[in-house]
Amino acid sequence: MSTRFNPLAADKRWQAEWEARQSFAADSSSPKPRAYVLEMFPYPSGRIHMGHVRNYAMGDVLARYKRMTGHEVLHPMGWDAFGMPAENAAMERKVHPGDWTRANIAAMRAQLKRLGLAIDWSRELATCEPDYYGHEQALFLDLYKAGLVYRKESAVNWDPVDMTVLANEQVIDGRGWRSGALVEKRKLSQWFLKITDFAEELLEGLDSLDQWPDKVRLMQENWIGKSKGVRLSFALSDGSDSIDVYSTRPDTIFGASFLAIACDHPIAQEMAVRRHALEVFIEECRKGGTTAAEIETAEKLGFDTGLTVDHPLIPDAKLPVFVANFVLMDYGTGAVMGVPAHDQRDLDFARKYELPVRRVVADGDDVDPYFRGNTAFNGDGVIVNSGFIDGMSVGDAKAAVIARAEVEGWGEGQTQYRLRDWGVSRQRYWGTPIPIIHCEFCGVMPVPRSQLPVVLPEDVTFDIPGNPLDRHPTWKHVACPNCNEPARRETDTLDTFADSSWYFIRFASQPKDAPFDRAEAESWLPVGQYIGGVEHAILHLLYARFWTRALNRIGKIGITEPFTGLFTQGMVTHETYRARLERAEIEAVAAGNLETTTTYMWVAPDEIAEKDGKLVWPAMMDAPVERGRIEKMSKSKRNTVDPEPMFDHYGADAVRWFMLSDSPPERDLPWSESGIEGTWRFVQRLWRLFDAETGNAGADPAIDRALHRAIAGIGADIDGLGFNKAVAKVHELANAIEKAAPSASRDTAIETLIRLIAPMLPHLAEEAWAARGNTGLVADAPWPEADPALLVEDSITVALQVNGKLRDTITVAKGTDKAEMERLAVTNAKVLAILAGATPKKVIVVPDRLVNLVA
Ligand code: ANZ
Ligand code: ZN
Repeated sequence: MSTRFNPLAADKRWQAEWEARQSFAADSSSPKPRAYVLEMFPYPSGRIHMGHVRNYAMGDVLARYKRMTGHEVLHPMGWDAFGMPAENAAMERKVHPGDWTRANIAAMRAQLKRLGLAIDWSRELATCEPDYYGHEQALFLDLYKAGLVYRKESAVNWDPVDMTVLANEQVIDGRGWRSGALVEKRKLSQWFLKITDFAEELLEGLDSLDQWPDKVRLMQENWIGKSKGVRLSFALSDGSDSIDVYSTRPDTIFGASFLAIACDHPIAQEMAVRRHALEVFIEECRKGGTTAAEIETAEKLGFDTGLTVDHPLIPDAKLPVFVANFVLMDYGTGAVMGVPAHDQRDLDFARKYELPVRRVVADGDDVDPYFRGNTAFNGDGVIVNSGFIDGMSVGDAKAAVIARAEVEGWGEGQTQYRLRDWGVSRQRYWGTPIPIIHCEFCGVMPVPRSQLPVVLPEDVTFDIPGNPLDRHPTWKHVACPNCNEPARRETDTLDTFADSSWYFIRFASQPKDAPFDRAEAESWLPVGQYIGGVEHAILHLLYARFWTRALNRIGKIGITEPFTGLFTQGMVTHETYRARLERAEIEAVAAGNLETTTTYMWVAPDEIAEKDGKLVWPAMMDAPVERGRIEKMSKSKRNTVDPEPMFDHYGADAVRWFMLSDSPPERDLPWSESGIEGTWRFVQRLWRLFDAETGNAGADPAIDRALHRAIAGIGADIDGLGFNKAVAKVHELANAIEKAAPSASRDTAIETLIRLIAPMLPHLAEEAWAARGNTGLVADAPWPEADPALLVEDSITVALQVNGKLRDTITVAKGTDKAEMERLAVTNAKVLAILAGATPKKVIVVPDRLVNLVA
């Protein structure tokens, strides 16, 4: 063995060896127990970053460990390859989105391979290829046939200068990202998936996901947003119609002083046709944003329609009806009863339009019907000033009002979800074409299965804004599959979240002629351990759960939840530095991608020097530099560390080890130069250990115990994703071995340590395994077995006697009870041989000393 571990050579050698042997190919017909380990697949942006390295290193350790513990492992990799950045690149750099994406995939695949991941590359997929998205189109049509897809008018962001639809991320402070024009809302006919049909299931299913972080389950629960309330009907005083409102506080009904309806409410819309002032008002409201957050913070605006409704419980009371900007059309009924004393939005509104504010819930002793101040009271209390419900608790009053409304026929209890149907239409090129044809005569026609995939045209242009699919000269012109008359292809593409909603199924089974084979997919699914960033805690995970349940409902698959275990890893962070500069200097540099804040500029940590005890930036005339906070690695803060040079310099194993060490995997991991140096030194130290003398005799019980504790502990830690703890235990064992005198026990420990580090430091382990003359690969070696007797902290040797004569000794935990000692004695092989079938007449147990069997 050479005295130095050469990672560059070892990385290459073993990566080639694994590939040649197809070591990590997952065999769908294997009889072994299965383990499906998956990390969220990357977007092919061009280069891998440290966040990827951390994510994939963790999954890899688990996958390798599962293989060693006898599982058939599925650990695949692919590319979430559709989306806006490719189109942006096309617009900015005149490259085709497909070329850009495929080149990025090639570059990132090569980088990922340098990490030495135990991936079944034969299952690699990219969502931008027809052999993936064609199957997605088939699934879309299955959902369509089952009534889970529909079309409706819905608002999009419209850039009036570029004459194009903008994605939400292309709207910056209400303006188009390219034109800078104020973005308008436009109504377009768009495709929706009926996720709301699954709201209750998706909510209830969370209970079964006990291997998910609580915070993610809570976020999903809030997103689904179940609320129990009531739908109340208020008759218009002129008897012409009635307005239904949705309320979670029917107990406050005696405090209602107005009704407010959304701009898009049918009554408002109808009235606007006749009343210009209302039309102008609605136009004005549209300019504000439509997200919940924007509405929450916008100034409350109202338009008095002049209509009134009758209060159902207060004779002769009439409430004015306003059109208001804070009421959303797509929640509840698009109308609310305003109870200003007990709802802040209603109070703001009432003060502005001078409406009555009547207290109906006591605030401690305060039962005054005249509510003062500008802070609504939304606490609990006794109901007051409220007729038949006076004196009740909020809960009892709710029930009483609902009961009365139901009896009298002006309302009924209703459950409401915040979750909206999933709008999947995107007016973009680089996505999965929606497989629909619009015929003037036959209407909406699904593309016949025989015509799938609907492939994106290659010859498209990006020099003018808008959807290239729509302006392509020929692509959208097709014959109607029904009447054969000229018809038009749908030019919208699917939201890329659709692509990532079933890729884990396609990984498990990828026939050519179908999205997946049910039996094969079910043999792997659900994913046992899914690992990724918490930024996907809501949308991606919810859509994937929905898609799985939808496929289940239409009989395509037997599972309901796609991911049994979920782990959300922390970020990789790094120091930040800023230089204080004069404007002129910044302009002098004009380096392009440096982000400046008036007179501050971010400086990359490796561009800084120390002069006279002060931090300076030599490339910028020694400008003084200040240390900033430790933050998530990002290009804008110039604190990223590119993984590839690290592989060159320290080798994949040192980088992997760094990613696993120190910080618990769910926490942030600060990158540091000294840290990676340290892991590199540790890798070398282990190598020297493996190079140690062998062939010694004699046992060393302390080393035996240390080894077996490490075997059990490291295995359990990896299984529980406690990688930093596993790393610490490797350190402990290595220290113990280094300190121990040569012995057979020590040799065994060294030999076994190679297998213990194999999931984490696979290249070093293979190199040592081979150098010490083992055959085969350590990747294929079984995980060592821990001897339970050696795990016992305080174990003791006990004599086993037959008729007073010593026949064997066994190791048991100190204080083992009599029954257990007797059991161990009568099942002991040597004792059984002596007894030769006879049953002992008497068993004498002296705890912690001996067992004597009298035959
Ligand atoms: C009367 C009331 C009195 C209300 C009170 C609250 C407090 P969650 O819990 O989120 O479901 N609301 C109903 N539909 C709305 C819409 N389309 N746009 C804006 N607000 C709407 O919230 C339900 C409450 O939000 C409802 O209960 C309603 O106001 C309002 F002291 O009714 B409440
Ligand atoms: Zn037709």
